[in-house]
Amino acid sequence: MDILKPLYERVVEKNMHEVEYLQAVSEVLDSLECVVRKHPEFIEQGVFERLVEPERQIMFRVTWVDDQGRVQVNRGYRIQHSSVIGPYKGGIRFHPSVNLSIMKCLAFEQTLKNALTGLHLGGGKGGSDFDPKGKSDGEIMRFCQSFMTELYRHIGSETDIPAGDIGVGMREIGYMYGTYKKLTNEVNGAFTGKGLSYGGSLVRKEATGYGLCYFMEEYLNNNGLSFTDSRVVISGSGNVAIHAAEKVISLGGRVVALSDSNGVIRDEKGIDLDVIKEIKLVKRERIKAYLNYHQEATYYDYPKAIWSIPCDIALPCATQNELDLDDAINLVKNGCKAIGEGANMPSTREAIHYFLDNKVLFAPAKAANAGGVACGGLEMTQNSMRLNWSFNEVDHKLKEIMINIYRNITECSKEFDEEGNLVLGANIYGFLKVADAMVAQGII
Ligand code: NDP
Ligand code: 2IT
Repeated sequence: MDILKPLYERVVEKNMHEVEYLQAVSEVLDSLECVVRKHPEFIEQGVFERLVEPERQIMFRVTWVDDQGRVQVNRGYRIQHSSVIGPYKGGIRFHPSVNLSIMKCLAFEQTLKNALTGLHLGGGKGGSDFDPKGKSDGEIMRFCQSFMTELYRHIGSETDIPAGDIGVGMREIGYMYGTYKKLTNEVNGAFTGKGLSYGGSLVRKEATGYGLCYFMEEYLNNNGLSFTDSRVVISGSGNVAIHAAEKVISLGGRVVALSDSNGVIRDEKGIDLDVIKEIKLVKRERIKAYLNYHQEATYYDYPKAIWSIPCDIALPCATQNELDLDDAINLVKNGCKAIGEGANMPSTREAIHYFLDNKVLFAPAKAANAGGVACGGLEMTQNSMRLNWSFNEVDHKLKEIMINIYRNITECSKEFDEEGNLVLGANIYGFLKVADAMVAQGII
């Protein structure tokens, strides 16, 4: 970093302890040095300064009663990062690790990601440090209802449209949306990821994982590779990981390992996805339970073991910073040729540099996992039209969006003399969309 360094130093000073936020900002500002040289007017217009300060940060108390009758208090967040190209849009995360830094980091990334989709979507993120693990259905519902008694006043189909993320799937969206309707007396598309019976879109639940694979298949094919006959490891076993695995298998790849936050299941025959779905989506058990169905599989009791399993392609689909430099070294040593980030910011900066230096194909999160929010945008369109598209129609549009993202950011990396560096391509392409719209709308 050179010209933008003083700005970065001010961001550090203002957000001293927000490690994840600073990580996201520094990665993006690093990529934007070459843009400043071409567009000095963005400095004069304060575009970079504005981008690193969210438009609005909402923090609130969430009070609810557990099954034992005890009062519980959590903290809720919604970061409305940027509305320059459309209404705020981004997921809600329920996980004990949630804090302001992670929320701001994800909202910042979301603004650039949403710009890549070509849809008119601004960026936001929300969540709570509530831990859904081990909670009864009643507790989940009461928590979601309480969370919404504050959040409802900040969102709306034309203002801010939340969706799912870690710990938030169709069940939680249903409870939150139900409360939103009750409080506002409005029935509209203020959430995406809704159930099919009340305005959801086909393909939304599969979209992030499928989109990741559409992006990767295009990327691989353009570099003489393919999922067909490849060994693939996928971290996580939630919404993104499961649907990525489903698509990898349908494209002819062999998924040899999946994980959760306790450990890794390795099955050299290829993971039995029906069993994983039964364990994770129906019974909500730990991934170790896979051994009850397939005794010949191996279980490693630490999640990072996944990066030591030889593979051609690795898809980190669990959480931020789950893949560090040591993991990257292991992957490359064992022959891994491509990384596709399904999770948000799963690779550390050092890991990313190692992949780029070692000519491993590297698809950054904000491009590779944009399929989820893109399909959310398609759900909003269907809600506005009060019509539903078929599975194939949505799937086709999703694929088209992912391939376009690949082409646009690849082209952008060429224009800025770093051909094939998709980290740079994605950061610059997304930034230019936001920056142009920001300048056009004046200094506000
Ligand atoms: P889920 O809650 O459905 O699944 C998360 C999975 O990751 C679980 O299997 C969880 O295991 C696992 N996990 C969490 N922390 C760790 C860890 N430290 N090590 C190993 N595994 C871990 O969430 P999603 O699948 O929706 O989200 C996964 C990632 O994808 C997140 O980064 C999210 O931001 C990103 N994303 C999600 C989108 C979506 O549409 N849902 C869209 C774009 C990005 P356990 O059950 O043990 O907690
Ligand atoms: O990180 C993400 O892109 C998501 N969790 C999906 C956001 C959305 O609004 O669909």
